[in-house]
Amino acid sequence: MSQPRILSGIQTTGNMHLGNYLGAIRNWVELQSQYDCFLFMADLHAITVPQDPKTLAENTLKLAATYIACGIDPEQSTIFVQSQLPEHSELAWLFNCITPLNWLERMIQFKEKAVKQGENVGVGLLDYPVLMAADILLYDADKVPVGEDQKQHLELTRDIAGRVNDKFGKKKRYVLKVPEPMIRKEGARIMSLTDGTKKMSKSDPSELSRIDILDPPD
Ligand code: ATP
Ligand code: LTN
Repeated sequence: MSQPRILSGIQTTGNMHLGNYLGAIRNWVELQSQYDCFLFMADLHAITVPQDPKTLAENTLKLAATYIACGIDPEQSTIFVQSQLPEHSELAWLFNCITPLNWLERMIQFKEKAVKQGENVGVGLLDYPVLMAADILLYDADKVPVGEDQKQHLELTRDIAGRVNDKFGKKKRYVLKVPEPMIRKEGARIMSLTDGTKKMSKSDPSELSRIDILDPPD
């Protein structure tokens, strides 16, 4: 019998921290034997904020190595780089054409990250959740294990799937599988060490705000 499917990813925006481990990877490792897992390096999401190309390529490889070091077994799970599969961007475009703009303008992460970019905020930052919906719906994922900060994006993914099914599905024959979020209570939101009101984040300019999992023991 085939196993239910899980899909998840981490952006290649820097070194993995304790929040990424407790909110995401630790759960993937546990779920690996019960699910058909598709786990990827989200490099197209990383470029929604400015990136140096050389560092981005290094971060992508480093993140893949970190997945494996944390216990993701490439024999058991499928690990891949998002940008190597053009279907992610292609499906995102189709979804762009049916997603109301005001669904995206409501996204908390967009509002927070847009403030940091000032005048230079790119369209990609607004469109980020549509690409995420394409990542998930392309694989017919049953469940998506993520941290608390991604809950709103997963609700949007479900709304996009529902809209496609209403518009293009036939009675009782859906086009897209509507996925369930999988957010553990413990470790779903690890806070920054320098500002207890914000979550720990790879792209926080202060290294003191986080514990990277590649930090030496001292
Ligand atoms: P960036 O700072 O570049 O936005 P990030 O550190 O927020 O990156 P993501 O790549 O956006 O990390 O997230 C990867 C996974 O880790 C997601 O499942 C996300 O929900 C989870 N995650 C991120 N930060 C935390 C946190 N502080 N606590 C728990 N889970 C987290
Ligand atoms: N936006 C996610 C990374 C990500 C993702 C996905 C997670 C991109 N596509 C699909 C789960 C499923 C984040 O964690 N910031």
